[in-house]
Amino acid sequence: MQPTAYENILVEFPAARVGLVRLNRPRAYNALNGPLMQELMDALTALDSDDEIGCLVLTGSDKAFAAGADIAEMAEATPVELAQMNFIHRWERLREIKKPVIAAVSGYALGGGCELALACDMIIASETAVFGQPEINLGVIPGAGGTQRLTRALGKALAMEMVLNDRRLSAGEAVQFGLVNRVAPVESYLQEAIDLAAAIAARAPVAVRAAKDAINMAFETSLAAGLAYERNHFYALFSTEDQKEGMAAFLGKRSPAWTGR
Ligand code: DAK
Repeated sequence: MQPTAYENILVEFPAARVGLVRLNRPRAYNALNGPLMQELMDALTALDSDDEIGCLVLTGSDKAFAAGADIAEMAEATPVELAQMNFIHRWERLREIKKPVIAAVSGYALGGGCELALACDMIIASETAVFGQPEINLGVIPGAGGTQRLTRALGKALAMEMVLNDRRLSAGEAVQFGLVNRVAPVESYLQEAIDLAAAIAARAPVAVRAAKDAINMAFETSLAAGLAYERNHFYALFSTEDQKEGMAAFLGKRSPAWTGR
């Protein structure tokens, strides 16, 4: 895929089959205004439909992943104006991305920034990462999944404290409570995320997408329905060339060569 010119993000290809999107509004701590969100979702969608990409990484700067939605943009908005700005639909588009998305988070991940990281599939954090939902200080509550995803990830007690009283989590707490996969020094957290993405991107692509979809279904449904969903994906994968190749390679004691078909 050719790099596209964006104003608020950067798209890079740091490893084989890995697409990296950097939020790039440094003067506003990567506050997520409408144009940035539009570009972000366009870029993620383009990478998602590119067969040469197997896994995505989303990052900000070392100082700030993102300090939330753009308060200046929202401050005077009416509910109708928020709807007209396509505000909600832009955020919903992240749920449609089928390839794994790894957030590489350093510095502030506040409000919508925290929610954006939570909406990704995995999080690699730097030692300086701070996760918080400070919307209560603005007279509102999280609106992009914070009350739901934090509660599922951390349990009710801590989610309540974070959302009702702006309790922030350090990187160490975030890994202790299972919010992030691991913590790395500022110098290497992004490379760790890229390495993880490259490892996943080298695996059987159809199975990787099916695995993401099945795990996400665990948050949407009962156990019985989720187990049935998983089983259907399992059976369906036997229609892929990669299943035949993977099992033949194992039995032939060689490495598989995935085609993504
Ligand atoms: N919006 C706009 N500008 C921001 C910003 C933000 N969220 N965060 C920082 N900035 C700007 C500051 O205004 C300042 O700009 P200048 O004055 O230099 O022009 C610049 O970034 C540097 O900020 P500070 O001077 O404040 O720097 P400090 O180091 O002192 O503090 C900080 C850094 C990140 C702790 C602080 O800036 C801060 O507390 N920022 C606000 C954090 C916050 O409250 N975030 C939550 C916002 S509400 C939804 C989708 C999303 C959302 C809701 C609904 N739907 C789909 C329905 C999300 C809502 C939110 O995120």
